[in-house]
Amino acid sequence: MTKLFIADLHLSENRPDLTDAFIRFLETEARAAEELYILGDLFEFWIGDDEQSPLQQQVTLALRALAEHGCLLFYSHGNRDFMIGKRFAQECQMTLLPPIYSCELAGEKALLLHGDLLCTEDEAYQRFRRITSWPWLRWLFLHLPLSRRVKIAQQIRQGSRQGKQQKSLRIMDVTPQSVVACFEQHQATLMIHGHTHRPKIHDVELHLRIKARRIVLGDWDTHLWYLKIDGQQIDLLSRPITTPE
Ligand code: LP5
Ligand code: MN
Repeated sequence: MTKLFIADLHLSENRPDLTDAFIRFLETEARAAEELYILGDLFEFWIGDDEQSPLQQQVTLALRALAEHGCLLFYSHGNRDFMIGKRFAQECQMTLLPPIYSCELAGEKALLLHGDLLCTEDEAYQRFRRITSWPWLRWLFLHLPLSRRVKIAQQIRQGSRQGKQQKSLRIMDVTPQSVVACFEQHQATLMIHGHTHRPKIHDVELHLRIKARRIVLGDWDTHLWYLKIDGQQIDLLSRPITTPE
């Protein structure tokens, strides 16, 4: 049984090369898998399932085609597309996962998450995350005209880009104590997440010298990244994104 994991593609109209690479990935590698997990930030930002842009329609059709081929699709929200709702998930035939999803992988208890929850030293971000989870604020946002929502999303993106210039790389990475606490709270020994754009397989030591692994997926920019789990075999893979002739 082959399971694939991806995150942080940040698809947008400005990067048609990424959309093409994603669709090719769905039509090739993903076709040979039984399960595909998208661990957040598939889109540059998401302002509501009612947007229905050509990009969204293209992605919906490609994901649905994969689901109809027999691959099970799962989605974790990221910090850019936390507004993805049931309607989009249904259209793509994907199952929405909770913020931390626990399951069995490669014979171990595993946790799947976007990764932003573990960046606990980034207090400004955690505040932003709390505020944008308020149901009344989400309701209000979703009732604004689409053009206004796009402007707000672009303003927040700009604020985020500027804010990141003042933050250290350490603050924007996961906090080691939060990683250990998360493993121990769920009694897991494998964790897969994205968000930090620092692809790597880390060994983590828990209490009583229990060994755990934290696998960080890469973002799609110059290269595409995915994790492949086939039985006990775990491979973090990447290749350059090329524009077809
Ligand atoms: O995404 P990335 O990697 O650049 O940075 C993240 C954190 N930033 C974010 C913000 C997202 O990039 C943008 C989300 C757009 C969502 C669509 C709109 C939906 C609105 C719904 C309202 C209910 O997540 C960044 C982290 C970084 O990861 C590393 O972990 O540091 O955190 C921040 O930038 C948060 C800031 O510190 C504080 C937020 C600034 C917001 C400014 C708002 C100004 C305009 C508001 C207009 C209403
Ligand atoms: Mn992210």
